[in-house]
Amino acid sequence: MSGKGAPELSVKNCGDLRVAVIAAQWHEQVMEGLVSGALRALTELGIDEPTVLRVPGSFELPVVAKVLAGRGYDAIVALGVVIRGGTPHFEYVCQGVTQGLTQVSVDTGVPIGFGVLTCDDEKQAVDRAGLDGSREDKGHEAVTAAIATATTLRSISEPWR
Ligand code: DLZ
Repeated sequence: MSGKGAPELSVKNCGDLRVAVIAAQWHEQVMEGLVSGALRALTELGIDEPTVLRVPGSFELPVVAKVLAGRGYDAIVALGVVIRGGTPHFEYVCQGVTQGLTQVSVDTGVPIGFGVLTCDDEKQAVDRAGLDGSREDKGHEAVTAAIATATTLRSISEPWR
């Protein structure tokens, strides 16, 4: 998938949203970049005290997202890195986390920013992790998408004027 064509999102009036970031722990350096990018984006948006939780691997992200979605959060951001190895395990973890997060979001109506990198090798992941020299900053992008969606949902739940 190419990063070309990404929108410039403008998000306003969101400082009061309750936001949780869940981050897996595999591939420490890349995860550091994703978490930093996500926290930087939240600060830029005026969201100063997000809940930040760690899980062991990306496969554990959906269950924690589901519990948080039931606890009143307006948006959740899920961060992880899965790197292809020599066995089909990669496909199973990618499918589990992607379908799991999609299901939680659609079932609960709580937007989840998808900041899970699924890469062929570590170089691809570093390039997307918002580190010095990276081309993309997917932690930052995942926050912006989740908050933009939360503000859209809030606008349609308000009475028509
Ligand atoms: C087992 C595993 C493997 C091989 N690779 C990754 C990975 O690249 N990224 C990641 O986030 N997690 C990986 N895991 C761990 C699984 O996500 C999960 O934590 C374990 O299977 C235990 O449920």
